[in-house]
Amino acid sequence: PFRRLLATRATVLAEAARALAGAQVVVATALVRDAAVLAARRTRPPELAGLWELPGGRVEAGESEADAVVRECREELGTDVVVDARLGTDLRIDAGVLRVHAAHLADGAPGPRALEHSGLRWVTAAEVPGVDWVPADRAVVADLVDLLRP
Ligand code: 9L3
Ligand code: MG
Repeated sequence: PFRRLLATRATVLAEAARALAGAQVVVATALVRDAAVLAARRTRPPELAGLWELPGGRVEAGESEADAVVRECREELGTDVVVDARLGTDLRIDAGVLRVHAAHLADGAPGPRALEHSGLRWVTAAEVPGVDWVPADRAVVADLVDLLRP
């Protein structure tokens, strides 16, 4: 418990330090519907092509992380999402840090379409561990399973 508290505080401090240092933040969306999360198959770069990710991309200047999630889901999936809680902690990636946000489809929003990916699939808690995720997203598998379990 005390070690856990220290670890939690260390994580919060590390995240604040990275924010001050201006590290590029990339957001990823854990879009949940009917106890399944949306996985999207990347087409680029070559080393990530064919692997599955939680859709998202870089936060732009002046944009909140939630704004970026909404914009990326419009661009990549052609639909409107509502952002819920953050999932997991900062994940280090080549581009900077990756932060996952849970989200759900807005009322009346159309189902997602693969506008920039080569495929989409809804993945249940039981299926999450077996998906061929991009390396960064593999780190949130346990959190995804928890999120999807009732
Ligand atoms: N990235 C990794 N996992 C993810 C996402 C959305 C992004 N779930 C990495 C891949 C790229 C960088 O972040 O190196 C920027 O993402 P994008 O703009 O190519 O989607
Ligand atoms: Mg993207």
